[in-house]
Amino acid sequence: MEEQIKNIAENAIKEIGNAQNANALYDIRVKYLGKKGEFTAVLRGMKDLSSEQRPIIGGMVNKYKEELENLITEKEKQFAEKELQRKLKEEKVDVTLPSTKVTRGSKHPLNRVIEEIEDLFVSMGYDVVDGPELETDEYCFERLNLPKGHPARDMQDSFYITTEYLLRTQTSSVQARAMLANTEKTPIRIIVPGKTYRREDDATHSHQFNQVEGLVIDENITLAHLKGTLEVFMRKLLGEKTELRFRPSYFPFTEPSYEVDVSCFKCGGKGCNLCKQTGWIELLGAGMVHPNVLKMNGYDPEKYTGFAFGTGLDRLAMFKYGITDMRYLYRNDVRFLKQFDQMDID
Ligand code: FA5
Repeated sequence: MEEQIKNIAENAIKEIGNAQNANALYDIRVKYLGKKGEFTAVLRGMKDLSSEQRPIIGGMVNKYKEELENLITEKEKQFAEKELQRKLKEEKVDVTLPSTKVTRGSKHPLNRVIEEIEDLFVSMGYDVVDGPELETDEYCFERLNLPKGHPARDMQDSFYITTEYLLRTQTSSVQARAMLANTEKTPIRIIVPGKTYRREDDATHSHQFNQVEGLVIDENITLAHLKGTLEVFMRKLLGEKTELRFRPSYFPFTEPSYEVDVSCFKCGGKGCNLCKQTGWIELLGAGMVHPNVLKMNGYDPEKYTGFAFGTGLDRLAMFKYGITDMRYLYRNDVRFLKQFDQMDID
């Protein structure tokens, strides 16, 4: 039996010496030292040995096993080192090569306009407020003096979710929310930029668009404040030479109400294709807050007056940046978006 053990060990040592890679070593380990390996088979035969022989054979097997284990481990280390050197050589990083270009995203034109408007109004002491896009009929219409069945509702083709809930058609819904939330009934000065939704879709109308609402409530607020504010607003955004024109209009929540046009910034008011030869572009709805709306939302119309305005941010961005189709704003086309990277028109 000793002879058999010695032979096994000698064969194993020879095979280890000839092994060309880590896989071969793995096979050798299994073949000789594994559970079903040759040494295990020998040990199984020990039951037939005398009690004197058993420890001698057992000790011998263990000694060879240890020796083989050490030889295999040593050789594995050599292979690992060789592999590492090969990788270091082949996968060398040349730090002097020019780096791959990192492409940076750019700010969306709508966000540029929103941020510019927010900066301006915050500098004038306004708070920036938001409200839910999934709105109730109550806030979107009823508390704005548009009871159910009011014909002016037809002007805003809406996405109703239930009979009570709809996607808000106008940021004016936040007017009522802001007035009710102000339990002390102190003056209000807010702007509300946000998404709005209507069932419309063409080059100048999108089913989802953005508005910014303005609301000021205080004692002795007059139309002059509204005019002055909108002049500052439009001149900052579209250029110092911008003129405003107020045309009488109708909104149930303001009285009097106006459509506000700005002089065409492209032709300076002379008439061009952008302003359809009129010299003016309609950009805002505005007016003095209707006494009913003040009353309905807890403000005393005898004490307070206010003005409100609402404008489409998408249209503003189109005019500011010369974008011809509103839908470009929502297509996420990088070729379109990256044009605004370095751009800022004043
Ligand atoms: C309103 O939405 C009023 N809430 C504005 C207002 C506020 C009046 C406060 C008085 C006081 P109007 O429906 O006209 O008004 O919309 C305002 C602006 O939103 C429009 O001038 C236009 O720029 C923009 N707009 C309206 N519908 C769309 C649409 N489908 N796609 C893109 N922009 C739109």
